[in-house]
Amino acid sequence: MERYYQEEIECASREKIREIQNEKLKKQVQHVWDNVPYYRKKMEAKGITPADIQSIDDLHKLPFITKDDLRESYPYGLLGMPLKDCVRIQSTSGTTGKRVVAFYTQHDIDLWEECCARALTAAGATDEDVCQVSYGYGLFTGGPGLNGGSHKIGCLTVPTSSGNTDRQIMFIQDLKTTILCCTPSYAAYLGERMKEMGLGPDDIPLKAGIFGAEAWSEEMRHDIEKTMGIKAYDIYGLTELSGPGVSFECSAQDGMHINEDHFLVEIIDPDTLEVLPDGSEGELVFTSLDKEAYPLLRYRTKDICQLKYEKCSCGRTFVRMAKPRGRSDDMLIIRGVNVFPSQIETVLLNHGYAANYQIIVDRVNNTDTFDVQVEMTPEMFTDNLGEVEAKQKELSDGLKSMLGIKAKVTLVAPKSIARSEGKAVRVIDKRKI
Ligand code: DLL
Repeated sequence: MERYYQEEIECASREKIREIQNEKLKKQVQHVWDNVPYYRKKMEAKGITPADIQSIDDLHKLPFITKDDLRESYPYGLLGMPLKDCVRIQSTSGTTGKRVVAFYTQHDIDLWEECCARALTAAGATDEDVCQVSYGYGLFTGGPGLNGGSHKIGCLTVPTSSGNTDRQIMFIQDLKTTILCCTPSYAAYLGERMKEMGLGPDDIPLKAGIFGAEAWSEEMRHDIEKTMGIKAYDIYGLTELSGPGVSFECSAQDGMHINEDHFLVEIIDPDTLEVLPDGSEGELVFTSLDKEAYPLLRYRTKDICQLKYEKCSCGRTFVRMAKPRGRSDDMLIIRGVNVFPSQIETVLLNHGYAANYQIIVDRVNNTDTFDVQVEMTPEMFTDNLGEVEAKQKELSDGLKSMLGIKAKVTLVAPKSIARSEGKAVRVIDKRKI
């Protein structure tokens, strides 16, 4: 039986959802106009006022906002409420430039946690469950978001945070954890460690996992599900909009339902910035409809994705997004060819490898080099040079047929690529372009 956290809205008619969105959008535009001078200036530059936005059909008139805008207005420039009404900040891991600092009022935290509670409920969680949150706690939104959602449902929450893998497994066994929340790469690592400890799916009390914060393939999902004997659900989100729970998978495991009562979605062409017709692949753009403290309108996520409008078997009416295919800024262009790390992962897993790999790109004599280091699994480990070479060639051919370009594949010993407790570092791009 499908469970919902807020059935009335999760299964509302499309007309009802649209009505809610129209109302909220008008209010939100007025809110930023009145309270965020940065937005007012941007709207004035486009020659519009709140009166021009009467429904979601007018959304295209609003200016986009990008990570550069967030950095430029760091730290308080986009604040929509007096600081005294804010109760929390969260922040991105910030690989380049200034960090993004997002603010929350108590109302914002409640809505965010409700979104996470919807995701947990869709994965089957009830107040009878033990939910272990192995996402990092702190500035990263993974731990606090799922922790809050788990509390809302009334699960017994185990806030292990990430790391200390053997202790994670001890708690899973001793406390009979049924729901695990962490990044998919950490889930795969936990599974690997459980196997080493001689634990099979029947020895592991887990029944579901909520894995997100980074791209992962269907093949990786099947691997994790098999090792742990669970159903693995995807969850998507970003700090700028709240954190995890912008969208989540249901029992159909076929795309993530976007919480459309809180987040209005568009797909645009990242080059022309045109809104694309339904079903096209392009960059995801979100407008937060309820956020008080950090309201973002038409925020360009850089995630490349497609929406699915077909009716879902779970009964939810929210539109679904496919797994993001990568980021428009994470996509590698190697020798002129677009390469998504997820494509490489698919080839590896299809050839029986785990998702422990690293892509190293460099430029030598004006030509791109493309190296893929892949860990052998303990089962296939061999130090027979001939065998290793044959396996490397096989993988290299597989990558060639997937990507159209040749990669130099190097097989390395099991466990030699550093494991991540959070998001995996898959790509090392040494090119200075
Ligand atoms: O990663 C929030 C989160 C935490 C989501 C826990 C799910 C679970 P940021 O650190 O701000 O927030 O990173 C956001 O991560 O724009 C995507 O590129 C990527 N991302 C998040 N979830 C997924 C997913 C959190 N399920 C950025 N699949 C986003 C693919 C994802 N990429």
